[in-house]
Amino acid sequence: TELAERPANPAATAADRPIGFGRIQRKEDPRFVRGRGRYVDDIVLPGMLHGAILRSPMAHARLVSIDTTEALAHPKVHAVITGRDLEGLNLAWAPTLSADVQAVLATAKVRFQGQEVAFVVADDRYAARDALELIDVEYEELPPVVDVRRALDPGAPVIRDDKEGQTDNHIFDWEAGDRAETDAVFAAAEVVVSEEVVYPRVHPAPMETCGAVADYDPVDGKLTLYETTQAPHAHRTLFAMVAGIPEHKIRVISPDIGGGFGNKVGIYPGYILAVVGSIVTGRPVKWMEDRSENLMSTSFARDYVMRGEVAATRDGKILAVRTQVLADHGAFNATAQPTKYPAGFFSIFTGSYDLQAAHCSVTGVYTNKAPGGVAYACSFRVTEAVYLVERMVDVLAAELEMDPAELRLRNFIRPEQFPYKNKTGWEYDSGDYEPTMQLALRMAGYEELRREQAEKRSRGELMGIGLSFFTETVGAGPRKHMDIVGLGMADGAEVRVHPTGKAVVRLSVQSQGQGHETTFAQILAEELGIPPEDIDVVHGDTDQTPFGLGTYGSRSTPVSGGAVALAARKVKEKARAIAAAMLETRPEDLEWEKGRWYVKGDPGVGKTIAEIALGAHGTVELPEGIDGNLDAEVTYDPPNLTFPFGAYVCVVDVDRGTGKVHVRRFVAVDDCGTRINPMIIEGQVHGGLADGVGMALMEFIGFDEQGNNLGGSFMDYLIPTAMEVPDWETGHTVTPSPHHPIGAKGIGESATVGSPPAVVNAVVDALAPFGVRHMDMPCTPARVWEAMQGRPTPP
Ligand code: MCN
Ligand code: CUN
Repeated sequence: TELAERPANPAATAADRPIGFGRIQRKEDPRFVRGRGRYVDDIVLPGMLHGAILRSPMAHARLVSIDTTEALAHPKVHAVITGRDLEGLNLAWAPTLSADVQAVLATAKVRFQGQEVAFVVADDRYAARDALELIDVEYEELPPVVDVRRALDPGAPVIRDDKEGQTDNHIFDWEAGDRAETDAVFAAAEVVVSEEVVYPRVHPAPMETCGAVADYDPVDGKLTLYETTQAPHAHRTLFAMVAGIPEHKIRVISPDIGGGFGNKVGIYPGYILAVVGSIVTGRPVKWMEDRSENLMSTSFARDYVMRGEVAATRDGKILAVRTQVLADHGAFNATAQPTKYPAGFFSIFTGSYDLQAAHCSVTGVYTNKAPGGVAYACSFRVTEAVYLVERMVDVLAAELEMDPAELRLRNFIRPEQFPYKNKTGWEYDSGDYEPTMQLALRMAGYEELRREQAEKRSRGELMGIGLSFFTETVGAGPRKHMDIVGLGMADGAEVRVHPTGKAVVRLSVQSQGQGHETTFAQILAEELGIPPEDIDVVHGDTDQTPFGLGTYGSRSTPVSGGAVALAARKVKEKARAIAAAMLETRPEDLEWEKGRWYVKGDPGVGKTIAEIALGAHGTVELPEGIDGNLDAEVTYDPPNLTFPFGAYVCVVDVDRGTGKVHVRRFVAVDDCGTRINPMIIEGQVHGGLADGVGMALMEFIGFDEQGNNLGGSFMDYLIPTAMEVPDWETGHTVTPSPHHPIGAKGIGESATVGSPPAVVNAVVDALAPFGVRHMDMPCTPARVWEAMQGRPTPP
């Protein structure tokens, strides 16, 4: 159900119209629905071999010895590679995206269950897996660090004894905001609430797991690497820096990708091992992980233990928020985020509220768990920030005995305050929160729901209504502030209009299911008037696309989308000069209408883009300084990030006997500025809402005391199906970004960011009759039942 309503904000109404032909069907879908997508595992090269990884069964152990004799004797095995072999090549360790190093294959120690220990290359996948069992590894078990709260205890086992000077499990301390100012506001406040809020470890679990096909040609020294990556150009540059293969001799191809969700940003040992395998054997090598390998070793998400505090007046004015966070980064600090932001964009935990002060401090620690941390549609940890503040606002509402909708409305940043500078240094580009909130409340029938709830409560039934209002910061980022390992976060687009007026756009970003082949064609269509079906979008091949940092943090539209619009405008200006030459007039005498330049005051005389393209490539005498094509290239460095927002309402019923939560309704109103393709936006929102329900109710990567991963298969790591989610009710408002060339903000992660607090707030609201004020995710039946008995959520 889509309920579109024009917002009260008059500035927005003119732009409240999808661009570039709007709700068109996805250009990529014909190949997907016919089973003709081409994924990494579909790549088959002549003479290709298959790799498999032996993984540690232990969370923390000394590697005493590895005997590969028997595996090497297997008739189908071509190579067995260990950490010792890689040490000889200076490849046993690889730099991470966070200035740490990660073992490609373990050498002296293993540091998490599932860590890479050896790599076998064989004729086929089955032989490679069989041979893993022939490798004899002797481990000497060490005590593991599993509980992040104990990781910094004196005497805790030191996980990273490979690092010089590292005598404990501490990685970093980072803070934002003004501590003294915040403390002063808290000290004088009438009301202070505080709560420990845990965002547990979860996993993006994309449908396609990670994998690579490496093809190193020893004759011309060229490496072709098919990879499940969200960032082909960044990977190529890093491969060149680390492996010493010159950059122009590396081609990274990221074909169709079956979901990324941040899982495919980092460089995993498996990718590097496929390359080493190909160099060693002289043949192409394919490595594809299985589901358990994906869940146990690749980038997890969240794992933040947050102490949240809010200071307010008795009548509900929120004055300040403050938080201390313990961030579990696993055994290697391999999070992917801009260099200056070790906790990502968590400092936007001030939310959508006008505050007097705010302060956060984040301490990152090592534990014996898989590395990662920035993934799963997190907008660089805005997920954690939004969950914290939206949970805490509900805690405050309970303390003040105030309606949580009323409390939010009273504290919103007001429209005239934008651009709004918050207390931790962000400048929110635009926003108009109240109409969005009111629309969500209207769609939900909020007052009626509260009446129904009161009635049910009087009968002893448990119904809960949960709200959340979020503001994200997406579109990293201005390159003077943001880089990843020294690469500035700008992105490129190249537009070529062929002689017959059809066009191609080449992007530096890489779709994993977001529909870029459709929406980026629509941006060009809007700017040049060429229909989207006449525009091809090329992405995911470093030999064919301009440099850029890739798709994550919902940055494709904010950054590459800007590049496409600006490249199109360059083409348009060039077309004007050529049209003027063709019409024997001056460029300033021409006027533009979609797809055509015509003579001012004489609309019948003009040239279409197709005619101009033929002119440009033909024999028309071109004006001075104009070369014979209709092409343009732009690398777009955004002046600021974009700040999409939204209001969500969730209604749950909780079974008193079993603790089972049923999500009955979910209303989501999003504002992502100018909307390109409403259908694709809805798809993004639906997916993110399902993610949120999953995390709130069932998804969880837990560990036992020995550090065994308890979420290593879909039997244990539960993701929601159509059975667990309601029929989504979506709506929207439109508040364009003032600095983005087409006014668009990102949408790809909004719903994953905004929905978990709405679901948990609903569950806690349902449990209010039991005096419950907070419970931690996932709200499984057992945990909800415990909460009803007055017992806290187990760690
Ligand atoms: N869009 C639009 N109008 C806007 C904003 C966006 O029509 N105002 C369209 C875009 O043009 C694009 C899609 O919506 O087709 C998402 O755009 P954007 O918000 O720019 O996000 P990205 O394209 O950069 O995608 C990344 C984002 C992230 S970081 C994760 S994680 C996530 C997500 O996208 N992973 C996904 N959505 C996913 N959807 C699918 N199917 N698969 C994933 O792996
Ligand atoms: Cu944080 S997951 Mo997305 O940015 O690729």
